[in-house]
Amino acid sequence: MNEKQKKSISKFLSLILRHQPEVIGVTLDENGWTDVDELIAKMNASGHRLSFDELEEVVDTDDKQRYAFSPDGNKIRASQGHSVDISLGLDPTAPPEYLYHGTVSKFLDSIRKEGLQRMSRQHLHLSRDKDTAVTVGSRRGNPVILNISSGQMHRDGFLFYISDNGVWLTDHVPAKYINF
Ligand code: HQG
Repeated sequence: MNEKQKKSISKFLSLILRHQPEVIGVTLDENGWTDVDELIAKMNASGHRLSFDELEEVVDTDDKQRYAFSPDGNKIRASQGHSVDISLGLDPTAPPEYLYHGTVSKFLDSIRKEGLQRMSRQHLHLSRDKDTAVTVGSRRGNPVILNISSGQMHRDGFLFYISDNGVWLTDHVPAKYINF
């Protein structure tokens, strides 16, 4: 497969495993897993041709390691980014003193008022490094990087999680913890 084909499959997997599994008639369990054989069969039945080896290649080479197989290899899920209501089953983890969020200037008035919200996803996404935040913000235009006092939030009782692919997750960042 070339990079374009892999990206196209990865985007479709993101739709199915994070947002709309019903598009091809699969279901996600309460932790977001779905059966690998059934996923492949239903993707093929809906015209999205994919072999097991190709799925494995997409999962293994994904630039953000977005997808993971279960330890026995029978199931697959997205490691984060869901809009459907599932629990990743992650343990709360102490964050570094500061984390970053990449956004764009048109959202800043709203963010100053109500803090950072998770919007349509299950969690708000934060990163340990600024470069990742720049990449995330750049999806929408000129990136604006917000520095978050995550250590202070943690000491104040807010919960943080780290996904299997290294994305920091929390529910909400009140404006007072954002260093604009
Ligand atoms: C903004 C991609 C107004 C927030 C990326 C963001 C990431 C507010 C947008 C992952 C707000 C939500 C997630 C408020 C937050 N008022 N706007 N109060 N609070 N926002 O896509 O973080 O490639 O749900 O700044 O790389 O951009 O898909 O979140 O601009 O890791 O794997 O509302 O998605 O990963 O947008 O991106 P999103 P995000 P993948």
